[in-house]
Amino acid sequence: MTSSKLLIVYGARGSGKTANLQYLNTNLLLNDGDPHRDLVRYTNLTTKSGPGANDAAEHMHLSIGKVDEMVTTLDVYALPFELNDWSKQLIRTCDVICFIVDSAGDRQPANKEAFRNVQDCCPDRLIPIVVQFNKRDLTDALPLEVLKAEYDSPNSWSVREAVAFEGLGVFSTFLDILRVLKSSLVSWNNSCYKQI
Ligand SMILES: Nc1nc2c(ncn2[C@@H]2O[C@H](COP(=O)(O)OP(=O)(O)O)[C@@H](O)[C@H]2O)c(=O)[nH]1
Ligand SMILES: [Mg+2]
Repeated sequence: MTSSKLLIVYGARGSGKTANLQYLNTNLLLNDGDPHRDLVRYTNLTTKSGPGANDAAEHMHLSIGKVDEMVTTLDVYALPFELNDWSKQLIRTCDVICFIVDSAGDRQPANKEAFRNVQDCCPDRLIPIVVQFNKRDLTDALPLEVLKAEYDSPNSWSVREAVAFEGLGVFSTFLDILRVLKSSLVSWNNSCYKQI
Protein backbone atom coordinates (compact mmCIF):
# COMPACT_ATOMS: atom_id res chain seq x y z
CA MET A 1 0.00 0.00 0.00
CA THR A 2 1.21 3.48 -0.80
CA SER A 3 -0.24 6.84 0.07
CA SER A 4 0.22 10.10 -1.75
CA LYS A 5 0.52 13.64 -0.48
CA LEU A 6 0.22 16.98 -2.19
CA LEU A 7 2.46 20.02 -1.74
CA ILE A 8 1.52 23.37 -3.25
CA VAL A 9 4.23 25.97 -3.79
CA TYR A 10 2.72 29.42 -4.17
CA GLY A 11 3.63 33.08 -3.91
CA ALA A 12 3.74 36.34 -5.84
CA ARG A 13 5.00 36.41 -9.42
CA GLY A 14 8.78 36.30 -9.44
CA SER A 15 9.07 35.38 -5.76
CA GLY A 16 11.24 32.33 -6.51
CA LYS A 17 8.92 29.32 -6.86
CA THR A 18 10.67 28.03 -9.97
CA ALA A 19 14.12 28.66 -8.47
CA ASN A 20 13.19 26.47 -5.48
CA LEU A 21 11.88 23.63 -7.64
CA GLN A 22 14.82 23.81 -10.02
CA TYR A 23 17.19 23.42 -7.11
CA LEU A 24 15.32 20.36 -5.84
CA ASN A 25 15.18 18.96 -9.37
CA THR A 26 18.94 19.27 -9.68
CA ASN A 27 19.79 17.97 -6.24
CA LEU A 28 17.35 15.14 -5.60
CA LEU A 29 18.42 11.85 -7.13
CA LEU A 30 16.33 10.35 -9.87
CA ASN A 31 14.83 7.02 -8.79
CA ASP A 32 17.19 4.20 -9.67
CA GLY A 33 14.63 1.47 -8.99
CA ASP A 34 15.80 0.85 -5.39
CA PRO A 35 12.54 0.63 -3.38
CA HIS A 36 14.37 1.43 -0.13
CA ARG A 37 15.52 4.85 -1.19
CA ASP A 38 13.68 7.52 0.80
CA LEU A 39 13.93 10.79 -0.99
CA VAL A 40 14.13 10.45 -4.76
CA ARG A 41 12.46 11.94 -7.78
CA TYR A 42 10.23 9.82 -9.95
CA THR A 43 10.03 12.55 -12.59
CA ASN A 44 11.88 15.57 -13.84
CA LEU A 45 10.39 19.00 -13.28
CA THR A 46 7.78 19.50 -16.01
CA THR A 47 5.00 21.91 -16.74
CA LYS A 48 1.39 20.85 -16.45
CA SER A 49 -1.80 22.79 -16.85
CA GLY A 50 -5.29 21.96 -15.83
CA PRO A 51 -8.40 22.90 -17.76
CA GLY A 52 -8.65 26.60 -18.61
CA ALA A 53 -5.21 27.48 -17.27
CA ASN A 54 -3.45 30.46 -18.85
CA ASP A 55 -0.09 29.78 -17.27
CA ALA A 56 1.28 26.32 -16.69
CA ALA A 57 1.97 24.94 -13.24
CA GLU A 58 5.26 23.17 -12.59
CA HIS A 59 5.11 19.63 -11.35
CA MET A 60 7.43 17.05 -9.83
CA HIS A 61 6.66 13.60 -8.43
CA LEU A 62 8.78 12.33 -5.52
CA SER A 63 9.12 9.45 -3.14
CA ILE A 64 9.42 10.65 0.46
CA GLY A 65 9.71 7.36 2.34
CA LYS A 66 7.23 6.31 5.00
CA VAL A 67 4.52 8.49 6.51
CA ASP A 68 2.35 6.78 9.15
CA GLU A 69 4.06 3.50 8.21
CA MET A 70 2.99 3.84 4.58
CA VAL A 71 5.33 4.29 1.65
CA THR A 72 4.43 7.74 0.45
CA THR A 73 4.77 9.73 -2.74
CA LEU A 74 4.57 13.48 -3.01
CA ASP A 75 3.18 15.52 -5.90
CA VAL A 76 4.66 19.00 -5.91
CA TYR A 77 2.89 21.76 -7.85
CA ALA A 78 4.20 25.31 -8.15
CA LEU A 79 1.08 27.23 -9.17
CA PRO A 80 0.98 30.36 -11.28
CA PHE A 81 -0.16 33.48 -9.43
CA GLU A 82 -3.53 33.66 -11.24
CA LEU A 83 -5.62 30.93 -9.65
CA ASN A 84 -8.35 29.22 -11.66
CA ASP A 85 -10.83 26.52 -10.58
CA TRP A 86 -8.29 23.78 -11.20
CA SER A 87 -5.52 25.35 -9.12
CA LYS A 88 -7.94 26.41 -6.36
CA GLN A 89 -9.10 22.81 -6.11
CA LEU A 90 -5.48 21.68 -5.79
CA ILE A 91 -4.97 24.13 -2.92
CA ARG A 92 -8.15 23.00 -1.18
CA THR A 93 -7.09 19.38 -1.26
CA CYS A 94 -3.38 19.75 -0.51
CA ASP A 95 -1.62 18.53 2.62
CA VAL A 96 0.84 21.40 2.98
CA ILE A 97 1.57 24.74 1.34
CA CYS A 98 5.00 26.29 0.85
CA PHE A 99 4.46 30.02 0.60
CA ILE A 100 7.35 31.93 -0.95
CA VAL A 101 7.75 35.57 0.08
CA ASP A 102 9.90 37.96 -1.96
CA SER A 103 11.89 39.93 0.63
CA ALA A 104 12.20 43.02 -1.58
CA GLY A 105 10.51 46.03 0.02
CA ASP A 106 8.52 46.93 -3.08
CA ARG A 107 7.08 43.41 -3.49
CA GLN A 108 5.13 43.44 -0.25
CA PRO A 109 1.74 44.33 -1.82
CA ALA A 110 2.19 41.46 -4.29
CA ASN A 111 3.19 39.05 -1.52
CA LYS A 112 0.21 40.05 0.58
CA GLU A 113 -2.20 39.62 -2.32
CA ALA A 114 -0.82 36.12 -2.91
CA PHE A 115 -1.11 35.27 0.79
CA ARG A 116 -4.74 36.43 0.81
CA ASN A 117 -5.44 34.37 -2.33
CA VAL A 118 -4.26 31.22 -0.68
CA GLN A 119 -6.09 31.86 2.59
CA ASP A 120 -9.31 32.74 0.72
CA CYS A 121 -9.20 29.40 -1.08
CA CYS A 122 -9.88 27.36 2.00
CA PRO A 123 -11.52 29.49 4.70
CA ASP A 124 -12.87 26.45 6.53
CA ARG A 125 -9.69 24.43 6.74
CA LEU A 126 -6.33 25.28 8.27
CA ILE A 127 -3.75 23.86 5.89
CA PRO A 128 -0.24 23.95 7.37
CA ILE A 129 1.94 26.58 5.68
CA VAL A 130 5.73 26.62 5.62
CA VAL A 131 6.76 30.19 4.83
CA GLN A 132 10.01 30.88 3.00
CA PHE A 133 11.44 34.42 2.99
CA ASN A 134 13.38 34.37 -0.25
CA LYS A 135 15.86 36.82 -1.81
CA ARG A 136 17.58 37.52 1.50
CA ASP A 137 20.62 38.62 -0.57
CA LEU A 138 18.87 41.78 -1.80
CA THR A 139 20.17 45.06 -0.40
CA ASP A 140 16.59 46.25 0.09
CA ALA A 141 15.42 43.00 1.75
CA LEU A 142 13.08 43.84 4.62
CA PRO A 143 14.22 42.84 8.13
CA LEU A 144 13.21 39.33 9.06
CA GLU A 145 11.22 40.48 12.10
CA VAL A 146 9.05 42.73 9.91
CA LEU A 147 8.30 39.87 7.52
CA LYS A 148 7.67 37.37 10.31
CA ALA A 149 5.06 39.65 11.85
CA GLU A 150 3.34 39.99 8.47
CA TYR A 151 3.07 36.26 7.75
CA ASP A 152 2.32 35.07 11.23
CA SER A 153 -0.98 33.27 10.83
CA PRO A 154 -2.61 30.40 12.74
CA ASN A 155 -1.52 27.99 10.04
CA SER A 156 2.08 29.19 9.59
CA TRP A 157 4.00 26.17 10.76
CA SER A 158 7.55 27.39 10.34
CA VAL A 159 9.56 30.08 8.60
CA ARG A 160 12.83 29.82 6.70
CA GLU A 161 15.18 32.28 5.01
CA ALA A 162 16.49 31.55 1.53
CA VAL A 163 18.48 32.72 -1.45
CA ALA A 164 16.77 30.24 -3.73
CA PHE A 165 18.65 30.95 -6.94
CA GLU A 166 21.83 29.95 -5.12
CA GLY A 167 20.11 27.03 -3.40
CA LEU A 168 20.55 28.51 0.08
CA GLY A 169 17.72 27.57 2.42
CA VAL A 170 15.87 25.53 -0.19
CA PHE A 171 16.60 22.18 1.36
CA SER A 172 15.93 23.33 4.92
CA THR A 173 12.55 24.64 3.76
CA PHE A 174 11.86 21.31 2.09
CA LEU A 175 12.85 19.40 5.23
CA ASP A 176 10.32 21.46 7.20
CA ILE A 177 7.69 20.46 4.65
CA LEU A 178 8.61 16.81 5.14
CA ARG A 179 8.42 17.30 8.92
CA VAL A 180 4.90 18.67 8.54
CA LEU A 181 3.91 15.69 6.41
CA LYS A 182 5.51 13.18 8.71
CA SER A 183 4.21 14.76 11.88
CA SER A 184 1.23 13.28 13.64
CA LEU A 185 0.23 16.92 14.16
CA VAL A 186 -1.12 16.92 10.63
CA SER A 187 -3.70 14.35 11.57
CA TRP A 188 -4.86 16.42 14.52
CA ASN A 189 -7.67 17.57 12.32
CA ASN A 190 -5.23 19.88 10.58
CA SER A 191 -4.78 22.08 13.59
CA CYS A 192 -1.38 23.63 13.40
CA TYR A 193 1.53 23.85 15.68
CA LYS A 194 3.79 26.86 15.74
CA GLN A 195 7.46 26.29 15.46
CA ILE A 196 8.58 29.86 14.84
N1 LIG B 1 18.31 38.18 -5.94
C1 LIG B 1 17.63 37.04 -5.97
N2 LIG B 1 16.95 36.69 -7.07
C2 LIG B 1 16.29 35.50 -7.05
C3 LIG B 1 16.29 34.65 -5.93
N3 LIG B 1 15.54 33.57 -6.21
C4 LIG B 1 15.09 33.75 -7.47
N4 LIG B 1 15.54 34.90 -7.98
C5 LIG B 1 15.31 35.48 -9.31
O1 LIG B 1 14.02 36.04 -9.34
C6 LIG B 1 13.43 35.85 -10.62
C7 LIG B 1 12.11 35.13 -10.48
O2 LIG B 1 12.35 33.82 -9.94
P1 LIG B 1 11.41 32.60 -10.30
O3 LIG B 1 11.92 31.41 -9.57
O4 LIG B 1 11.27 32.48 -11.77
O5 LIG B 1 10.03 33.12 -9.68
P2 LIG B 1 8.56 32.52 -9.79
O6 LIG B 1 7.81 33.42 -10.72
O7 LIG B 1 8.02 32.59 -8.40
O8 LIG B 1 8.67 31.12 -10.30
C8 LIG B 1 14.46 35.09 -11.46
O9 LIG B 1 15.19 36.01 -12.22
C9 LIG B 1 15.33 34.42 -10.40
O10 LIG B 1 16.64 34.19 -10.86
C10 LIG B 1 17.03 35.05 -4.76
O11 LIG B 1 17.09 34.39 -3.73
N5 LIG B 1 17.67 36.25 -4.84
MG1 LIG C 1 7.86 30.28 -12.04
